[in-house]
Amino acid sequence: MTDRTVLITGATAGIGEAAARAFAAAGWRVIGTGRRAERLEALATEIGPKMHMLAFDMRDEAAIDGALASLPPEFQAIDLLINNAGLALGTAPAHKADLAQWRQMIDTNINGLIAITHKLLPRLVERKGAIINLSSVAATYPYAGGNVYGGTKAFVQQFSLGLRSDLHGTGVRVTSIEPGMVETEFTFVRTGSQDASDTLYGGADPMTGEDIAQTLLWVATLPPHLNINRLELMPVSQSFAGFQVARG
Ligand code: 8X3
Repeated sequence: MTDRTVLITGATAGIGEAAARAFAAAGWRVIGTGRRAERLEALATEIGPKMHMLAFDMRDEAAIDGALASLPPEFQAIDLLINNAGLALGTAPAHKADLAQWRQMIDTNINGLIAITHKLLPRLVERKGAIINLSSVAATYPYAGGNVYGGTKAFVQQFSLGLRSDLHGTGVRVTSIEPGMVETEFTFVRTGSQDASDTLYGGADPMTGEDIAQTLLWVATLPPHLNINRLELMPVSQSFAGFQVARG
């Protein structure tokens, strides 16, 4: 058993929820954050005293400050930050996309992520802790309709590598996890359509939140001299397509 504490953003569903369960089962104290308090409450009830919930919106910096200041003493020494909160909105091409949706992705996937990272870095350095950021295959491989979502995930990938450079010599580990297709609420949130979600994942045997949660746990429990810089994962059913050519 361990005596370590992980803070997982976006623990209300999908990868974050599965990670909260996996880390708690491995003996970690888990701080789960998210916007939907009732979901966090249900998870905290299920997991028990090893979990502490913090309900706030990643886009609200004052709320992040208030939440972190409210942590009970036994949850204050954070060893691992898992920046999982994030979303995709829309699949329209850039010239037909919604600017408000673009801003919401940037506010959550980038501005929220850098804010909580900045606030926790001093205690992570003090404890020689670790940061695992959830990027995406969309950081590396562009696809139609991915525009700003892919841009935010490219930021997360490169920010992770930049953190590694800055944290050189501190003992803090930083990893960018870059999953492809994982069946979660991701596509429902992106499209607003359960049919679209079912169609995308149907018959594809996609990865699950639990698959990624076990990967996160593996990365977090490697010997302390080892750092996974980037880790890209896809289901076997997903791969790459060729370039497209428009002919006049
Ligand atoms: C999303 C990855 O492959 O579902 O981050 O578009 S994919």
